[in-house]
Amino acid sequence: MRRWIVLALGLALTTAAVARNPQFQGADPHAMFIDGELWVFPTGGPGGSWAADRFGAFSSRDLRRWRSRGVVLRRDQIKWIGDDGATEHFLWAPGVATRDGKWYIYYSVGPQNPTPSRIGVAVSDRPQGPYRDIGHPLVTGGNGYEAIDPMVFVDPKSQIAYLYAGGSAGAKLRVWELSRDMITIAREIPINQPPEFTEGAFVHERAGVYYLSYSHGHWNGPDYSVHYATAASPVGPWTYRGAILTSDARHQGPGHHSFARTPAGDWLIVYHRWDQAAGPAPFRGERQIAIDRVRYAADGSIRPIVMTDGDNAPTLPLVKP
Ligand code: FUB
Repeated sequence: MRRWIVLALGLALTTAAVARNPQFQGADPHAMFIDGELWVFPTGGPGGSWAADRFGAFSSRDLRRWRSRGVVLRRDQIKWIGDDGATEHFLWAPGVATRDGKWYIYYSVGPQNPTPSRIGVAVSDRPQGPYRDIGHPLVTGGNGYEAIDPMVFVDPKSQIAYLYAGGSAGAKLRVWELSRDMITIAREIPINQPPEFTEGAFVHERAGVYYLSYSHGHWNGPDYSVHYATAASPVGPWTYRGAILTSDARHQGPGHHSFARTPAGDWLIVYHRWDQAAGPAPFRGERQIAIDRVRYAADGSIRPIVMTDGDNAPTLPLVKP
């Protein structure tokens, strides 16, 4: 029955009136272009039926019409999830990576208290799954470190894969080198903590510069925002460059984002925000996924992102400049 509901919602998403910013309900979107199409792997999803017990994927060629790719992983497929003895578990903040024809989805597993949060990883032959969990946690939090918000970046220069993770109350970023198999930790890399870091790390490389961007503030408050730092390597040392995405008069608490390079070589930022947040923080209700243009200055710095609504949202192919 549930499968039919998900399929029906997927169809509704495919045939619904074209989307504009905000694109659809969801949070923590990990986005990437696959064969010319923008894929988004979020926490939750459109229609209110995407609970914390599974992940879905959604794709679009034009950033208007979205296609549901169905459920990619369910909580009941993660056999180790109950090993912490907690009575309830939930999944959030996935990060996806690919190497050698395989696809990997990394994810946060809660609760964070009283047991430590954990990061899992599952493997597939296709981006839409089905993904198979590897059978044990990849990282377990503890001692003040919250193992959440995983993101994997494969350095195009060295082909080394790095796992970045951590956040919330611990507000600590940790970085590991993964083995070639993408499912084994090779070693942890000591780093300097980036200023204003709270969670939701993302790394991209452009013209030889490595950009580490991340959320700052409270996830359900107006101070939630995206900041960034740059370095000459994927692991720093980073130079803090400031905030690029902050609340404005119409949108509150933008954060947990990803950068995606279009087939034409331009960059988009895919993030969540609270549209029409009701009352003072902490905000309640649902976060919405939005997409906007990223513009770089000649010196490589990122210009402040302008959050758009409705038809002002970017479409593909992007209109220059
Ligand atoms: O979606 C749950 C949490 O909210 C994530 O872990 C954070 O990055 C924040 O977006």
